[in-house]
Amino acid sequence: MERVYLTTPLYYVNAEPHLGHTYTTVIADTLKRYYRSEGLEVFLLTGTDEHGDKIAQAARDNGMEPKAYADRISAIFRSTWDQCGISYDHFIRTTDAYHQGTVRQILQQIYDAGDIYFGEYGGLYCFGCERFYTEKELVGGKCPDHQKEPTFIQEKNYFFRMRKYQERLMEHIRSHPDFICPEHYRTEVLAFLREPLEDLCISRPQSRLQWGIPLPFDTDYVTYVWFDALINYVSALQFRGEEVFRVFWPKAHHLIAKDILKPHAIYWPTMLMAAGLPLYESLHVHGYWIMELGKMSKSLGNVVRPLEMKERYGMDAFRYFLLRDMVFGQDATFSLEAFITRVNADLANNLGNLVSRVLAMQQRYFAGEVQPLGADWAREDQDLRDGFARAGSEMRRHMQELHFHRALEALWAALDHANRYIVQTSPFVLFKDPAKRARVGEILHHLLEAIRAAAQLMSPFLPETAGRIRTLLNLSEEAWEEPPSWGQGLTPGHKVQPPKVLFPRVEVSADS
Ligand code: ME8
Repeated sequence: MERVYLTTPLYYVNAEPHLGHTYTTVIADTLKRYYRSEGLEVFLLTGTDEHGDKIAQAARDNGMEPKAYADRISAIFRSTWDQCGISYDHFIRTTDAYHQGTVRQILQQIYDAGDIYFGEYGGLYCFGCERFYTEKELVGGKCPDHQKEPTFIQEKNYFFRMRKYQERLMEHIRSHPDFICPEHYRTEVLAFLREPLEDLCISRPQSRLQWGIPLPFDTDYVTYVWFDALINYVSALQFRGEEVFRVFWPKAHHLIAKDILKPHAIYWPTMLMAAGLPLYESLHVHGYWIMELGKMSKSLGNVVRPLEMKERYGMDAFRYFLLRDMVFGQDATFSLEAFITRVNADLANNLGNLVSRVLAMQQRYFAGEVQPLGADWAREDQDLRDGFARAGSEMRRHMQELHFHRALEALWAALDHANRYIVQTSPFVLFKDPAKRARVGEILHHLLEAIRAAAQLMSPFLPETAGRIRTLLNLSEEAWEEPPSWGQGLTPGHKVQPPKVLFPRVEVSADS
């Protein structure tokens, strides 16, 4: 069986889940559901990154011990993803004992092999990023992420011979076009690698920081947070058993945003090389959500909280916007105005109206009973069916590129078509003529098939809505597993339910 291993970043516990975290986690969940519907076995990992200066500082700010503080925020992440219906298979914390064990074991192995050495280094250090910067990387003398001038620090530390693996890494990236995607991030990494790499400082002296994993070969030092956190992708699978690791690891697909490209595209593969492990298959890099503080968005504040969005508008509406309004790999803006416009147009009007109109007519004209399809289909019936078949194959094509927005666009084009089919065939006019009632039954049968097909195609993206449509169509879960061919999904005599509102229109008010 084909397999795929999907990972989200391990989120820092110095902040609670927000829009950005939710995006990566939602696309991971969507991909998992999508690949499963394509017959693949999928393992999805998420979790929290809990060591290092940043977390120790956040704990201090909250008057708590680092572990107690990390316990609290990590639990918030986990429960948020549970409430959002994220289908993760494992939730890892970098404070988990098994993870710390794997980090120590890999450090010792690399140390024994001679790829970790002790040395002195003086450099410009950004406490926010927890790393040294070279002059060239600074913008106007400041860290580009934190807009702060770094501090000069000189100290003895342990270094990983990253430079030793530079050539091999470049060669791997060149010969594996899908190793980093989309393409512009691959180009960016290759450009960066044109300059000689510096070895990576992988320790912090205990005198400066205690909140980390002690180095197995020198307990006066703790492990640099990135050297610790990246290893989670391996330790989580190993924890689930050697066999799980063996089959899933070579199929690893990491999902991240552009902010953490360098650690994932450079540190991580060279660490894997030094540890003698195969490299991951693909790194998928998306852009940044930028908050646009329109009038209405002010009520949300600066931070979009997933549970608040779920409560106000429903999780599927939020998922739909995230998947539909970002082009994977590019930045996108978030505003409540854009969100509401999108939800009203695509979900309340296009999808919602289609489902409620069809179910209402089915109820009114045939007491909910599905009518037979004739042997000869009209041109427009075939077109409707073909439209959904085309949407299915286009979606498959777009999903290869992680073009979620295009996949949804293709499906919504088919839904548009179904709405036009109602106008074109006018069942509400035909029904007035008793001689045409059999045709009305056929038209509604075709429309019910369209709704069934749409729900099946949308289920990785909008799982809750797909489930609600399945219930409205009175179809069992088993009947749902395999997409039936058009005309086979619903049998004459089968009863469907009266309509229910899937997505209420969001009224625009100042406190929306
Ligand atoms: O970097 N737009 O954790 P983190 C899109 N612990 N995605 C965003 C985003 C935004 N505005 N803001 C955050 C870390 N993200 C490390 C990772 S992995 C071994 C260690 C998402 O809490 C996006 O996935 O800062 C980004 O890469 C991640 O959150 C950073 O999360």
